[in-house]
Amino acid sequence: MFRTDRGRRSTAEADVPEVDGTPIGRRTILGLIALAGAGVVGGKAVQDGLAKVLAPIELRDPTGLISLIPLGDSFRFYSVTGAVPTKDSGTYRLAVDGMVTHTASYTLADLQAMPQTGLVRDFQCITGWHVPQVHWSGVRLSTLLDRAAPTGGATAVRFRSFDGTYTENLTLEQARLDDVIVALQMLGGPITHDHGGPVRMYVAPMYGYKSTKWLSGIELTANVESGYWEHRGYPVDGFINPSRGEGA
Ligand SMILES: Nc1nc2c(c(=O)[nH]1)N[C@H]1C(S)=C(S)[C@@H](COP(=O)(O)O)O[C@H]1N2
Ligand SMILES: [Mo]
Repeated sequence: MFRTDRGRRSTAEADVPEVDGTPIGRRTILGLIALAGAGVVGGKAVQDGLAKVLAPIELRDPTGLISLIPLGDSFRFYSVTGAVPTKDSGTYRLAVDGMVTHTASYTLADLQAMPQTGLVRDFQCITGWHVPQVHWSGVRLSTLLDRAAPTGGATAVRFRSFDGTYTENLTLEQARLDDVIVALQMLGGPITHDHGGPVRMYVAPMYGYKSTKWLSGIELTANVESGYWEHRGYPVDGFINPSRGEGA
């Protein structure tokens, strides 16, 4: 019952030496796998709970054994920090700044009032898990960029998160693709806190790490600046299908 056909897998998300917290031993992991194998771990609710517990473990799982636990096609909840503040329609703000002609600070209502683009795509984490045909909707990033009017020297976009730690980037050209959205909805409803709500990025053609959760800022920069995972070994070019990146 273990899945061994998980496709492309990288241990990079598991190899981070400086992630703090309690290290989880190989024996604990083997214990979880044994429980799963014995059918003790089952049902969608249990699997969702397990996915949440296991996500931080996966970050420091040098064995890669976590990937063998049969969670099905479910999301893992990832955060590189501990508690992330909760934002709602009263407190949420999205800044657009840096090398732009018009800086902006959008409320949730501002974003909801703009044209919404829907997408249905597979979500793919570079460590191997994926979720088929996830429904998303939100505002095209290109719409916000057009309003901001980047200045001549701007060639890249840097994303900030109100978790205070995570950063990501795209080239300006990538940021203008039709399937790159500032997402307000996911899985048929508002984005939950665990999934990075109320607003997160969804960069459909790229691996999950490009889709910054708890989005707080979009900054136009002169050069691509490596993000959190890229400092720890992930490729700056996150295209799942490398041909998307050629000459486009
Ligand atoms: N702020 C923030 N955004 C993040 C991450 C994170 O740890 N913090 N993890 C990334 C990775 S590696 C993946 S695969 C997806 C996971 O999204 P999910 O937690 O909704 O499953 O979020 C991405 N965005
Ligand atoms: Mo990921």
